Amino acid sequence: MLVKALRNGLGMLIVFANWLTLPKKIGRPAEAQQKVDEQARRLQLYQFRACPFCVKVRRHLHRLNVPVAAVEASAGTAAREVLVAQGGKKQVPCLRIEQEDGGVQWLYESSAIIAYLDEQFAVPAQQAGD
Ligand SMILES: N[C@@H](CCC(=O)N[C@@H](CS)C(=O)NCC(=O)O)C(=O)O
Repeated sequence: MLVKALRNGLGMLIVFANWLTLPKKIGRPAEAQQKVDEQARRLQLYQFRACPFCVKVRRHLHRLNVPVAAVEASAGTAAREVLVAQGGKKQVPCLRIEQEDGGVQWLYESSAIIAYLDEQFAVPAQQAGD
């Protein structure tokens, strides 16, 4: 019980520290941002709110200015069952990617998710505005 309370407390601290130190969003011309917003509708981040690996991915999404829906997949949720049944593991973060042909990919591991997001959405430094 004490371990659980400590873990929850630490999780909340991480969420708070993240909120205090959110990175600056990159800027894009309106048309480019509209395309990104459209592309982001095919993505969902299965996560726990206070998981440090999930916070790392959410910070990256914030910085890249990609509005991906977060799905809370903590124990006892229907989302957790979907994650295990379709993704294969209960681990978060996991990015659900709906492909253009209708297929679905479940991408685990925060570093792999961040690499995917950079590949899809990163803007070269000299093009990124405010
Ligand atoms: N190497 C993984 C670690 C992810 C991880 O350990 N996630 C924890 C939550 S912080 C998890 O899903 N544990 C399974 C569980 O709690 O059921 C990553 O970088 O994404």
